Amino acid sequence: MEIAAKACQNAEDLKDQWFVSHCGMVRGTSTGGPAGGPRILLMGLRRSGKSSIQKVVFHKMSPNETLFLESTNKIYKDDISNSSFVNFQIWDFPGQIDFFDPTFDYEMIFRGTGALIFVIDSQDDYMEALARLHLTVTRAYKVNPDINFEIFIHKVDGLSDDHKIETQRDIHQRANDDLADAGLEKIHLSFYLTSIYDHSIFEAFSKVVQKLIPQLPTLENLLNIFISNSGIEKAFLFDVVSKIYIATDSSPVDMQSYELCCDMIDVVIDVSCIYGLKDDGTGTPYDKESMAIIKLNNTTVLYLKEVTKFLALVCFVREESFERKGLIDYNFHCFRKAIQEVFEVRMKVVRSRKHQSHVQKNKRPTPNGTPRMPL
Ligand SMILES: Nc1nc2c(ncn2[C@@H]2O[C@H](COP(=O)(O)OP(=O)(O)OP(=O)(O)O)[C@@H](O)[C@H]2O)c(=O)[nH]1
Ligand SMILES: [Mg+2]
Repeated sequence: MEIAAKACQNAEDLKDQWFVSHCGMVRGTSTGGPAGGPRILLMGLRRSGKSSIQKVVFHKMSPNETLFLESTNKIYKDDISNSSFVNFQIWDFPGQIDFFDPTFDYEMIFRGTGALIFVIDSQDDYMEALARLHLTVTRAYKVNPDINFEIFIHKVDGLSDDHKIETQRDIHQRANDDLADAGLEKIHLSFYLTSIYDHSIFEAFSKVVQKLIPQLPTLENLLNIFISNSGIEKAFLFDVVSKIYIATDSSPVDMQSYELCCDMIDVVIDVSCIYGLKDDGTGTPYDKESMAIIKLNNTTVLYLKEVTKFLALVCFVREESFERKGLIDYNFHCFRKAIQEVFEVRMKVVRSRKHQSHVQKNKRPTPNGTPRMPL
């Protein structure tokens, strides 16, 4: 019993190490902007749940532990560079930011931003949050009209199903009315019902991140071709560490399928950590050989396969279609090759952007007018 507990503890430690080595790497130093991936801002009133969201989704904190999080008192920047596609920065803001504070350079902040997530505590009176949302969105839009505005109606675990729908309708209506009154009805707000106590926060974050992936249509197209030629019902391309799905085929997503995929990834990583590593604890729980098949009792098969170091494909297949596993595997092989090609093009673009921004930085004249580099 004790030995088993110890093995599990070791496995937990190894899993943590693996997550840490693949999760946020640079803290508080990076400047954001296009070369470091798009920037996602987490804003909202104090105690609305911003830091909890960031910790649960990207740092594997268990939801109960968030009860002990301290209030954030300065902007916390986190580089999420754990996969080729999921590559961005999250800036977690203190609750009470003051747009009139001269040291708060909001123009610079909004200029380099891809998405602004505004978190509203649905268990609290949200009138003040709506006023703050309006102020934030209008300021941000003036500086950068290309920002995606994503509104998380958060902590919905405390609401009944009817209450959830009613709250969403009310917040949606009021926020859009405020914009219309200001003559800004062209600003589009997207709404999500979220909680850190279930998968809804991962699903919402997946959708926010997907909008920032320029290759999304290509990935969706590849998934569509793959499933239609392989007799597969549904397929998700997952970032294994964060469990964000970065693309799926064009059939609708239901929450239950998404949850099953997340659970499957957990099982694969947990079992690999316990039984898949070498005796001295070296090795990685997720590699080229990683794959899993789970047969459900409703004649559906869940099939997981490694795509790249950080990505996994999880498919729902009917039992009778799974009999042609050879065909599925061959098509998967072609799919993986195509994904790798997309990835290579993306890496080239990122490298050339970095190079360009480096050259531009060095070309900038020094204060006395002398260029740093021969032009
Ligand atoms: N019930 C419930 N509680 C949540 C949820 N998310 C966060 N909380 C709780 O909300 C409280 C505040 O969370 P924080 O993440 O510190 O909030 P914050 O927005 O970062 O707060 P500031 O840093 O002060 O701006 C904590 O006690 C969390 O446990 C959720 O989805 N449901
Ligand atoms: Mg915080």
